[in-house]
Amino acid sequence: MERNLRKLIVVIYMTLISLLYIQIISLTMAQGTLEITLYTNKPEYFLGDTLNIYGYVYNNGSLVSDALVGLEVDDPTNHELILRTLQIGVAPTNQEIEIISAYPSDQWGKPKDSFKRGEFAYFNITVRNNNDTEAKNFLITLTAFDSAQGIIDSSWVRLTLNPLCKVSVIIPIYILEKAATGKAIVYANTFNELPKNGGTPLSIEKSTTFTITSSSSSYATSSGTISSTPGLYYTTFKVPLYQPIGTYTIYATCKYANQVTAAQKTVIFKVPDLNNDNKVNVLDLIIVSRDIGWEGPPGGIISDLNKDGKVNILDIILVARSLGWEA
Ligand SMILES: [Ca+2]
Ligand SMILES: [Ca+2]
Repeated sequence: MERNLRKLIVVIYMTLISLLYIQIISLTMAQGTLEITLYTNKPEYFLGDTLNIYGYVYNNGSLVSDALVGLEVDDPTNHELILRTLQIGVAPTNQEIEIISAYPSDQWGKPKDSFKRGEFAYFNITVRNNNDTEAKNFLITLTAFDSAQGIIDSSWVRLTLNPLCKVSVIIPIYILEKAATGKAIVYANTFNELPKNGGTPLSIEKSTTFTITSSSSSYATSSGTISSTPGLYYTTFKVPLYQPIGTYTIYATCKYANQVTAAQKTVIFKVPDLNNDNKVNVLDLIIVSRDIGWEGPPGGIISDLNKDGKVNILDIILVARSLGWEA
């Protein structure tokens, strides 16, 4: 009797376990698997080089055609240099937070389209919480690039917005003395958290132009970077000579079908300081000139800066571009 009871208990237990197992399996299948990949065109760059970042988003092994990817690039001191939302295909319809408008302004929010180097540029960003029941705590971020596609900086503020409420915020960005003059661009975004902390975009990116100069001009507002290739997100920029050398960290995140996925990667930014004296000057130029005509395995000697197996004018140009750099 006792044995039969024990048997029964075992059978019930096993049944419960298998039921639970089936439940877990069906849950996993319903949720699917979200995956993001992250690539760069090279592992190492010289300051001033063009950096391409790209990757793909898959759900259940298929490329998605309607997603927002959060992208963050941090400099060697872990300061957020780039905060962007890259759009794959059609925009998701349910934007939790919506960027209504973004334009350059003075510190009081009045439209202003040109700023001098070495001063703050301000941007007037209006956002709305589209959720009709929940207050939202989120970040508004800005990232500015100069006319040479060089990254200037990013900045962000955190705020809480009640359901269906709208607010305008004025956010400054310091325009470095060495930023290129001409038509610059700033990208406005919202995130629930910084991508490096697992945050994902809450809205479609808005961009606005402004001018770095002393003369006036006009600005225009448009959307950010949209990829029409299924699953693909991408962006291109330069790290100018005035940014620090060292290891930069790239973070990419995506929220899709109620799942979140993240990837990260590091790249190195360096300068052609061949004699390691923390300066790029004529001494480095002399080292490369001395090796002109050399051919061998890619990067076989330090003068083959672009690692194409030859020392020629291209390597000279790399040094020439960085002349005057000091650590
Ligand atoms: Ca040097
Ligand atoms: Ca070379």
